Amino acid sequence: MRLSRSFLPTLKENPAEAQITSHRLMLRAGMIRQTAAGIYAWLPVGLRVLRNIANIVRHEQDAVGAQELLMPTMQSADLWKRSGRYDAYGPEMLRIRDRHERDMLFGPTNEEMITDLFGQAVKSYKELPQVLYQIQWKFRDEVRPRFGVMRGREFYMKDAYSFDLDHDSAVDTYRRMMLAYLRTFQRLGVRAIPMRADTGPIGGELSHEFLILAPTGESGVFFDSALEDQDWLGENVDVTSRDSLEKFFTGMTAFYAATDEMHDADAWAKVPAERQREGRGIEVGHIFNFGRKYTESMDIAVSGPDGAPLYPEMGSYGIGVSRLVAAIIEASHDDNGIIWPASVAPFRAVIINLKNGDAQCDAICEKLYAAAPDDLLYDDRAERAGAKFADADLLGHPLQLIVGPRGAKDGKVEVKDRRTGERTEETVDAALALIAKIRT
Ligand code: 5CA
Repeated sequence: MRLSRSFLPTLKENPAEAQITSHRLMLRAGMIRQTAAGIYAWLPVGLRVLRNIANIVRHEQDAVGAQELLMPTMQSADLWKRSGRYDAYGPEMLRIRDRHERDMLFGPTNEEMITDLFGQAVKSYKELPQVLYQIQWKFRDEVRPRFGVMRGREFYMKDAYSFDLDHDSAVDTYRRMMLAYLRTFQRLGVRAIPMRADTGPIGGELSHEFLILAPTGESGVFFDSALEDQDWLGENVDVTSRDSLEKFFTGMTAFYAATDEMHDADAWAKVPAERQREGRGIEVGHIFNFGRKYTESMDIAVSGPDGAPLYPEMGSYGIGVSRLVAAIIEASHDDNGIIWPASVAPFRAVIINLKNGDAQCDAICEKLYAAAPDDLLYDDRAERAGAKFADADLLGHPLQLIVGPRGAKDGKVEVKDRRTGERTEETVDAALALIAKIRT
């Protein structure tokens, strides 16, 4: 993308309405704009990050056998009356009446709709298990939407739902999903620690929240630092084997981790002092096993092995995709701006032309840019160098390729690593090789 032609409205000043770093940086970097309280438009650079995150989430869901579908945002109230949640959900549900006076709502979550879709299609226990997911906008009429997309009213969520024949099989599915989550967050370049959680209005017994450590987090967290050192991508778990899943799960849950709501001082005292980590965390995911709560209340059964009706065991599994954009920034920034993990960065690198119109500078920049025009930002504006450097740091591209007349004479490019601040001088070919390595 050529910056001179881009819709990338960066701000030099800190916006007064932003109380936390990620909100401030997302506004300043031209990623989002608020259109109504707690509702945001995603501008091109913000949308790129949102999509990169969604694609990693999608890939790891597919890897454990979940199948993607897409449900509508608008739902009929009748569905929710069947489960009894229409009245129970309260004022967070945005209720709408259509021209025929039918009660509708903008979905805050989709347990009812998926259970109904499942029931229409699946008739026999032989078709179980099934895991279905979507990545779709949700609406919750939060009393106090705040911190930008961190707690919005409209937000983007990955929500998966599972249907199993019995409790043991549902637990396998839950553990498989746990592994998928740990891998997802690791690929996103952040550490999200799974913690035992309350199930709240979703219901059920087995539940974990995934929290990213950040001082602005809404929950207090206590955990064993051993959890930060695990390599879940390298972990060899056979997701088709119950024993292998159990070994993984019991190994992981042996380490202490709890939010302040579930904190147990006696168990905490047993964690070696040098491994005790205390702080605040942002909830970026939440998984639940809630048994037959919806299949029974909505009377969705399949025929069991003996022909008798059987109510499948369910779970639901959420990831706050839009919240993650902000949470990653909270966990990865400095005084100058965002520091994107390479996997989610809007562009692999920015090419900074220090002297537009200089034949050698222009030629080198064009050559670099041609390597991946869809995944590089070319700062070809007639701006002073200082402004270009400031925007490059603010937007947080993993690499900055700086092309000035002095280096260009010798065919050289200065490469700055945004995270370390390290600068090296490279030939054009070497710089091209570095760009190619960023996202492979
Ligand atoms: N049905 C279940 C899982 S599919 C569910 O709705 N779970 S949830 O309520 O915990 O939401 C899932 C994730 O969405 C949360 O972990 C959080 O990361 C994100 N989320 C929830 N509310 C908001 C909000 N107001 N703004 C941004 N993200 C949110």
